[in-house]
Amino acid sequence: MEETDLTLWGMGTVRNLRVHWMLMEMGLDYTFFPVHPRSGETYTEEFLRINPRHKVPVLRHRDVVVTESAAIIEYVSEAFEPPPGIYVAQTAQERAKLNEWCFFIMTEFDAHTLYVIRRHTTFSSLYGESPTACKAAKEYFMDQLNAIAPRIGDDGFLLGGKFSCADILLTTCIDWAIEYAFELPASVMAYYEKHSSRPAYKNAFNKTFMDPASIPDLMRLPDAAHGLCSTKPAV
Ligand SMILES: N[C@@H](CCC(=O)N[C@@H](CS)C(=O)NCC(=O)O)C(=O)O
Repeated sequence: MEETDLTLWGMGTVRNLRVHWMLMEMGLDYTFFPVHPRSGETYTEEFLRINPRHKVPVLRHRDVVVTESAAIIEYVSEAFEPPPGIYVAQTAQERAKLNEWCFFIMTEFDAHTLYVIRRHTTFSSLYGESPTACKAAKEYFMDQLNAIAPRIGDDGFLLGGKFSCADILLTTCIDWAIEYAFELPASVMAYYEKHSSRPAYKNAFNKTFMDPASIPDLMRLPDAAHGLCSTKPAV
């Protein structure tokens, strides 16, 4: 593994999975602090110094701190030498097409539909129940998914015949839709199975969703290098 100065905070959700997955695809070593959302860890004074919006994932590379799962994985793919199978945009035109996919997936799937359902089902004690909003979100998700299904390349990649950030975002949104028992088109399931069978996905999945209780010594330790504190890094 390449020697890096990378630290990742976050586990327990598909947004965190994205970052573990990209780091593993890139073959990068990183320190991992197992901060679980809604565990109270994101509201500590120490964590709020890293991300005042109390969200994970957060990645630090040397002195750069990046939040937002899509921004983080794009940063990682550009900041390090990618292995041959990883797609990185080289021109403004290529970046426009990559961003088109990434912004589309993050807004229409992650934020406007899947998270709306999360708010009004899993977190209904906080945001209230809203069957109408959930039904509309699901219908809109399926409408948009059916619209893009024919645009998945014959080779099973969204861009350039290679694996990209956009594939990580779409696969993890499909993970989320499967959790909600959506019935997805066969072509989308074939795409999902192709990417979720990648070794890096499986390793990242195991790390992201491991039982926090199984992580030894979940204690707070100072991060002397940067004057920040967090949970003890996991193995
Ligand atoms: N758009 C952000 C969303 C980040 C986010 O909402 N993270 C959730 C977990 S998936 C979180 O940290 N919640 C803890 C909290 O709200 O305190 C991303 O994609 O990274």
